[in-house]
Amino acid sequence: MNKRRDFIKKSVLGGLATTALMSNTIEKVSFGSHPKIISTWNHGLSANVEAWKELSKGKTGLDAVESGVKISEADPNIRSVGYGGYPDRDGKVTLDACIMDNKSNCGAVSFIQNIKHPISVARLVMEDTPHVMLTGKGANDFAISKGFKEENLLTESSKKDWLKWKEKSDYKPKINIENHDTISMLLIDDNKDLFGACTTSGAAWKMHGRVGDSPIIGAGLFLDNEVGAAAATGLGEAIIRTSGSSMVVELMRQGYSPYEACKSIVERISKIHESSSDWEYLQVGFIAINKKGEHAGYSLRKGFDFAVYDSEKKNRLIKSDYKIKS
Ligand code: SD4
Repeated sequence: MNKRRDFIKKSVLGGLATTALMSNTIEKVSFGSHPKIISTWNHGLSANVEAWKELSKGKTGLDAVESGVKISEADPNIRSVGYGGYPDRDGKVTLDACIMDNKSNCGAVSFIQNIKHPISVARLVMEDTPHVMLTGKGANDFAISKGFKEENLLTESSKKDWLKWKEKSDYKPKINIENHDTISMLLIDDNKDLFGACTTSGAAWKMHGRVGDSPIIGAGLFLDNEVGAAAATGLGEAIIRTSGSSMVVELMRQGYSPYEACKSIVERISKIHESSSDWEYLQVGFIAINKKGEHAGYSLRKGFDFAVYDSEKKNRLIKSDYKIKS
C-alpha cells in the first residue's frame, strides 16, 4: 500500500475509532487486541463464553474453537446447527462442519447424519487421516470408528416445522432465519496464532445430499496465520461461487482492513446475484480478524450480528453493517 493511501486510511481509522463502538452498534473499525474471539450470530455469545473459558484454562486455540461451537451444536433451540437443526426436504438432518489451525491444517465433514458434534469429527479427520474432508456414509463410518454414538437429531419441534413446510414444499431460504444461523468462530490467541471452526445443519429444506459452504475450506472458513482469518454465514451457494472466506483473507493480505475486506466480497456477491432468481432471499455475512487482532463483520442485508469477546470489553453482540440500506 503506498504511503499516501496508508496515511489516509490511518486518519480515517483514527477518526472512526474515537466514535462509540458499543455493543449493538454498527462497527466499522475495531481496536486490535488479542486474545480475541469472534463468532457469527447471537448464539455466538454463549459459544464465545465457552471458548474463552477454555483459553483461560490454558487450552489451545484449537480446543477453544472446537469447544465453543459445540455449545451451539448441542442446543436444540438453534435450528440451523447440530441437534435440533432443520432437516432437508426428506426430513433428514444432515450436517456440515470444518476446522482449521494456525499451521493451515484443516479437517471437514459434510453430509454427516445422526452425529451430534460434527466439529469434533472434522477435527479428527484433520488429525487422524491423510485427508481434509470425509462425506456422507464415509464420514459416519469414520465417526463411529472413533467412538461417536449415532442419535436422532430431529427434535419434535423441528419435525413439526418440517411437516408444516411440506404442505407447500416451497423452497425459499429465509433471510437471517430468526437470527439463529450457522456458527462460525474465529480466534486469535496470546501468541497471535489464528484458529477457526464452522458448523451447520445448512439451509433448511435443502435437497437431500446438498452441501453448502460451511465445510469447504476457502468458502465457509479460511485462515492464513500470516494474514488473518475469515468465515461466512448465509446462502452457501453464493459463498462457494466466490470462494468467499479465502477472498476476504486475500484482500486483507493486500492491506484491506477486515471491514473493507468483508465489504468488498459482499459487494462482489451482490453484483453477481442482483439479477438472479435467488436475489430476494439472498443473505450472506462475513466475519474477519487480522493478525493485529482487528475484527469486523459485514453482510448483504440488515439483520446479521456477531459476538466478540476480548479482555477489554468482554463479550458483546455487534450489529453488522450491511450493503442494502433501503
Ligand atoms: C449453508 N451457509 O449451508 C450455510 C447456512 C448458513 O446462514 O450459514 N446460513 O448454506
